[in-house]
Amino acid sequence: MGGKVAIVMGSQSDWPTMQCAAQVLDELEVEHEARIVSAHRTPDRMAAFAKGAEGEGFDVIIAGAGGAAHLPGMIAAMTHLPVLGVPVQSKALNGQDSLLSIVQMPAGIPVGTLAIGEAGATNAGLLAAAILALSDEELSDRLQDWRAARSAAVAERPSDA
Ligand code: RP5
Repeated sequence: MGGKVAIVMGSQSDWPTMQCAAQVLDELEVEHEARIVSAHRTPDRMAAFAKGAEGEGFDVIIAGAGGAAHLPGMIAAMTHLPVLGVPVQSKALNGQDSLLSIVQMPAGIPVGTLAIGEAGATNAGLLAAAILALSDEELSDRLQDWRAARSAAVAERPSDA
């Protein structure tokens, strides 16, 4: 049992953001692998990854990029696997450019787009786990425990800092 998640990103500079997806997948004991595959700097590497992802045993792909962020859409065009897109916060436009580049896919090639930045990367990890949990009861239990622990950590009343 157990699926495998690919975490791909356009640049080394995306890793501090995309690491949040890896961290939550670690916590949920989901197998994952991170790679840099840039749509514009290493287009051949990106195409080889996207076309070979299913054969490599990946079940879900998380793709993060910033700026003119065509990486998630390009990958989605070349694989049948579910692709979750994370808009990385850019310097020039605070990630608004990344978000719009990823979210506005024309009908037919979906990219499940998350929030800008670290919250989006964390949620991409959780969503990937939830997809895998549909056919993995033990993972489903771990995911529910993970969420219950977050609920339990919320105090009923605010305290003075
Ligand atoms: C995109 O350009 C990457 O996804 C990254 O978010 C952005 C900037 O890349 P670097 O110039 O930091 O390598 O391709």
